[in-house]
Amino acid sequence: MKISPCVFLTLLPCLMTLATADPEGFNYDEAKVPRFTLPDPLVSNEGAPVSSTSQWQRNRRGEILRHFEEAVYGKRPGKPEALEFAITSLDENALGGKARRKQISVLFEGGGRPFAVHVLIYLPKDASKPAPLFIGYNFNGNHSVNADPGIHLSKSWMRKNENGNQSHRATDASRGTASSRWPVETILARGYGLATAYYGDIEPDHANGWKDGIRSYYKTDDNGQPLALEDWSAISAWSWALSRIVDYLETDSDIDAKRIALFGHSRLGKTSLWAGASDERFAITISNDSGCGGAALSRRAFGETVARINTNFPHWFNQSFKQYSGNENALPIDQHELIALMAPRPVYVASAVDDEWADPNGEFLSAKAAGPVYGLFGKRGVGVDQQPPINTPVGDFIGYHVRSGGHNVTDYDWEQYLNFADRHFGR
Ligand code: GTR
Repeated sequence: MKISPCVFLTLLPCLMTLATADPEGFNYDEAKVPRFTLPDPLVSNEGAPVSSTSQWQRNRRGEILRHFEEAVYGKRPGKPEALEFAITSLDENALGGKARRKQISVLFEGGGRPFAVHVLIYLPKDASKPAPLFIGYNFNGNHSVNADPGIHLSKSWMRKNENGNQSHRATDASRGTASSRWPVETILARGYGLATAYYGDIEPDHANGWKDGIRSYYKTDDNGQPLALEDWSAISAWSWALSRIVDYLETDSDIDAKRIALFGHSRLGKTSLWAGASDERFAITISNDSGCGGAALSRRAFGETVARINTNFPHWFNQSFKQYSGNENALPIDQHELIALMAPRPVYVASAVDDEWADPNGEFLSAKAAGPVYGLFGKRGVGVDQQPPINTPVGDFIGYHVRSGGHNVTDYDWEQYLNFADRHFGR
């Protein structure tokens, strides 16, 4: 088609706006980030300075955890009384003889209904026992992680009808479709195991997913108090089930449950941070491009905002979080304090430079602002003042990198996580 110069000139301003503009209502301009003061994790609710690790552990850590429970993610129930584990398959020679594969189900009852979270575990065949292990949720079923035909095909509801899913169910065509995000062979070759589960086993990821998830069946909190639907959230439900998987891992003598590194990408990175904050059995927590409601500072309102996430994904956070839409300064905490809740355990925050929606700089500033809490323990955080150059990992107990490319999980990211785990697990 030929466009006359006249039509082209009329369209030009429009085309230029399309190429350069922020999405309507969103800011991608650092100069337009509002002025704000971050809450100080080392000042108690009463305004008293927190100057010792015992004050942190005894009082301040719990105060911050409660704020996140009340204002953001909601509560998590306790451990179910009747928790059972069933081994559903074992293969001593998986992946061409490189791995041992176990599939187990974590089973519990909720209001009389049986629930099952299906966990796929690969263990390095020749490694010393028990093996340290990475654990992380997948987005599309365990069978999407690797083309290994021995992996059970998930029967749960799938969010998208793509990557081999049809009518919101997996088919054989979805096997291995997420394998680029899960370098299983590399992880095993480095001496680590990998455990993964599908987050949709716990609650389908949509606004009415709670009706088919554990939130409609599980009615008491950690202290046995009544738990209403609006008291928790999908992220709390998903994070709670990660702890139930650890309950299993602690019983498995092939696994070193003291060396578990929890990984999560995007919404599952938000989930991992909340799980790592709530359950100190996760020895390392890793956030990959978790963005708003994850590692990124809410007060910067850069990229995805609290208002936008509350509108698009109302089920992820609790009811109370809605009052902070466009009102981030009223939050009693900000996300750097979620990272600080890992202290003194090592934590890693990763960004991708083209993933502006997740606010890479906000993720860095958050990781940096968690540093004083690590300082209290005599541990160094990110160790730099400015966001480091692309593909230059930094940090000691708080690791950070901004990778080239967009919102994804790549071999580069895993390489950094493996190095970080080696360093902290003394390997
Ligand atoms: C986006 C959402 C992000 C992130 C992402 C994902 O739509 O805005 O917060 O969680 O989804 O999980 O892939």
